[in-house]
Amino acid sequence: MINRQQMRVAAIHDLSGFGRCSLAVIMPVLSAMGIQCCPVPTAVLSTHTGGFEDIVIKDMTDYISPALEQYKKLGIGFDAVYSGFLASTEQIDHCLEFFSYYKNSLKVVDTVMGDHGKPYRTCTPELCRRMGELVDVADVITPNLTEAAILLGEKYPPELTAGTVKSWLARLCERVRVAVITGVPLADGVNANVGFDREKGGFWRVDCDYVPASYPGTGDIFASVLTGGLLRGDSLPIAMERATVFTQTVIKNTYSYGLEPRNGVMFEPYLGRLYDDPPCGFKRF
Ligand code: PXL
Repeated sequence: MINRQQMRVAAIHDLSGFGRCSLAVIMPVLSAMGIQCCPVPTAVLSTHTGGFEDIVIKDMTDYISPALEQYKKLGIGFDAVYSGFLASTEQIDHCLEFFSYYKNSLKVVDTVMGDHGKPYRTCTPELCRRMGELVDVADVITPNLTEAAILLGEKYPPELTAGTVKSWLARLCERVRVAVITGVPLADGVNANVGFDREKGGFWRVDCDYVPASYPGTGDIFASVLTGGLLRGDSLPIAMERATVFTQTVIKNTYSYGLEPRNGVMFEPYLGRLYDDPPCGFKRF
């Protein structure tokens, strides 16, 4: 019954019905990479929280621990446990239970807290503070610039020099093996995703083309492709490049059609590309 032919990921994220974010993008992305995704919903929402009114939200805080208990009884293993948007501070404890039970799995924490210099309306100061407890047990974290600033207690910066980025990555990697910060405006005028692997060494940057629009769910897509790549044996720079190329392609596709940003990104036609050979446009810096 418990098939181990394929990689399997427990994805502890919310399910937003409209707007293409969280599990609505994480599941198809991991599936397209040949990885089984087992959703553990933290909340069910009618839409994401980026610009809608009258959102229907069902908090799933009571669901996560009993689901874990059943998986333990069934002996279901996971190659990775991957957490994201959390609906309550208690869910930090439930994620910690998952991470501690599956201690040999790759532990990926997408530190979903905010964007554009501000916390999301659902992310309380207590939740922001306790997100650090997940970082402390994670192998890989994928904050955007806003979240990296929150984690490090820094002000949200308009841009960063290469030296400052390296020191932010090194400080995050005192707590985790791999940190990738997305959407970093570097002082040379280029936006980049930057990463550091404490065990293998090396600071990596993958540059992004500028697109004058911002869409929800792109951080979830990036972190999912990165996780899938690392599980399939990519090095960090290859996984970062794979995730950046895919995310950027679907952003450009969406922008070209002038889609209203609350729709999220039109990623479906590109899922087949996730089976492609690894790209190699990364740089050491
Ligand atoms: O993509 C992050 C995210 C996840 N879940 C919900 C959100 C957002 C971003 O807006 O609203 C419900």
